[in-house]
Amino acid sequence: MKREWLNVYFVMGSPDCDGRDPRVVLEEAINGGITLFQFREKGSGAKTGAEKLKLARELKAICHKHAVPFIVNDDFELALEVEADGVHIGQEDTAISFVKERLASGMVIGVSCHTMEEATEAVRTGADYIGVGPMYFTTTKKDIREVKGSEVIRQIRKVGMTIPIVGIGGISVENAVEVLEAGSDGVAVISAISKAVSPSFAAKELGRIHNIVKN
Ligand code: TZP
Ligand code: MG
Repeated sequence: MKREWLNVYFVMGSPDCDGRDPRVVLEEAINGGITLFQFREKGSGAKTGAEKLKLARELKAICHKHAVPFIVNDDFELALEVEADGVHIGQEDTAISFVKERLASGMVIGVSCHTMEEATEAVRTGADYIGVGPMYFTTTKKDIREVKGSEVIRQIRKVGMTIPIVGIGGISVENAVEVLEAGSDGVAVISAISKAVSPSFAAKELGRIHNIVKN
């Protein structure tokens, strides 16, 4: 994977779209310049089975039409089935070694980390990138771990770890600068784009902020 994939990382499933069509929300986000998409079909009203598979295929097709890589949250079997570009797993999900053995060659694996120890372990076991969070309070994910701000990212960079990092959790145009200045390669957001009046404008703003901090 390219580190730049993480610049503006949009994570979303149908329950995050406030009743709007997730395909339209994704199209708008892509028009705004997102650099990576993760299909995360979770929470109340989340699709399962054949419906989830169908939506995954549709969203992947939209991503690939615009050359945006497509990642699947947790469900590595779905990732394989739809020929996703990768999978993202949490600490409570299937072990990284187990998932890695089953992925097709070239597929990216991202791992959620909340501490320096988890980050070290993720690097050791071969994660391609890590998601660190929650940066800030969020109501999007119900079972969040302790909010530590950008401090953990700062620590990880301080000891010289170079793995691609994306911050996640409560990130918006108001606080993205802090996450990027701490040493993350990009920001991962759900609601800042999925619930925005204009997902396109929100994505564009995050990209603009990324450019200002990183260039
Ligand atoms: N992992 C840690 S916080 C979070 C996830 C999936 C939710 C992020 O959602 P939002 O709306 O960007 O705060
Ligand atoms: Mg998970």
